Amino acid sequence: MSDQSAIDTDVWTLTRFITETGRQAKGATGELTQLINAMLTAIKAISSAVRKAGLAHLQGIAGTVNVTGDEVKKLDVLSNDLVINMLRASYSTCALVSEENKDAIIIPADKRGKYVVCFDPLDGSSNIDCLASIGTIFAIYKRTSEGEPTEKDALQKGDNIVCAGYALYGSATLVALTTGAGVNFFMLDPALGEFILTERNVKMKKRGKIYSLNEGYAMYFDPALTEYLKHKKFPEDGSAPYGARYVGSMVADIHRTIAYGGIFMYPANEKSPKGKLRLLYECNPIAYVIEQAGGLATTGTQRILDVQPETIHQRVPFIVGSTEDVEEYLSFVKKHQK
Ligand code: AMP
Ligand code: P6P
Repeated sequence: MSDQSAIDTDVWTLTRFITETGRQAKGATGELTQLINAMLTAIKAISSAVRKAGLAHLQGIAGTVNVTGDEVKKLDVLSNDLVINMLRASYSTCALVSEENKDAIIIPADKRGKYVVCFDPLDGSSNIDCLASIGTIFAIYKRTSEGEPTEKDALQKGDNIVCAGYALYGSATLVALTTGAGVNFFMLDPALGEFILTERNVKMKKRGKIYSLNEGYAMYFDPALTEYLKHKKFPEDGSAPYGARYVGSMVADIHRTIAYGGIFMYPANEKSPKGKLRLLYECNPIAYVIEQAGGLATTGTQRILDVQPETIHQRVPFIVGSTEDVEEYLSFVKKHQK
């Protein structure tokens, strides 16, 4: 049965949306629009690769060869190459920081633009082989230095972000995007090969009913976290306990937290004193999206977007979600600081 759903002859694609917001930006040259479109091209290609990973033998170990003798690139290596190549070819970037590259990638002078991009090309890649949802995360900054770009150009507070977003490769492929005027959701229509606007100016609930963290590390949790979790499971006021959800792919856990409300936590613990998640390309972009959607993002002692980065792969404790849920957690931190 062919798809009889009506064709929207005035469809709001993501391309049209950022062209519109670019036209409204005073004095804009179009460079940021070009950059966002390049990132979207990479995301569409990653989505296509993720969807056929099993068939195209994109899972498993890099360096093997497939049935036609071509060298097989692991999905996260392929995703990283796609983002780097598309951004470099956009003539809008000068330095890139990727979860997959030890050092910053400095763009050749003849292809340079004014933006710095920090990204995790395929977050949650440990979930690829069990077909759980995975994602791409990115944050875009304007360089502030002159002359030859260096990795220092990426060491900017998250408050300096000009554009941030994530792609979720789940039951559908979704992009959440913000350029500082709220968060919009776009769904990929594979028939069109375009992202279609599905939700404008997304706002989170003030409080949810779900907490999300890896309780396998409970023996390493600090007393404040342990008491907070006990309060969520055995509320003293007779209210219903919270539900627990944890995918183990941050983009999936974050998107659910934005969509349903609640709290996501990757806190510091005895084993990982700074937590696990990276500030530049996981925590800052997600914190920026969460705040634009009306939520909070903290290390437990500091607003994420206020943290001054020192190194490009540094980790920070990460607690984000509905304002009342995050504030309630912080009240336990405060109580245990006394
Ligand atoms: P540009 O000259 O295109 O690099 O844009 C200069 C500034 O205008 C950017 O850093 C943004 O703050 C804003 N801007 C440009 N394009 C867009 C867009 N498509 N959506 C929202 N803001 C934009
Ligand atoms: P753990 C995936 O590897 C990731 O970087 C995030 O996407 C996810 O939230 C976290 O690590 C899961 O880590 O220690 O719970 O397996």
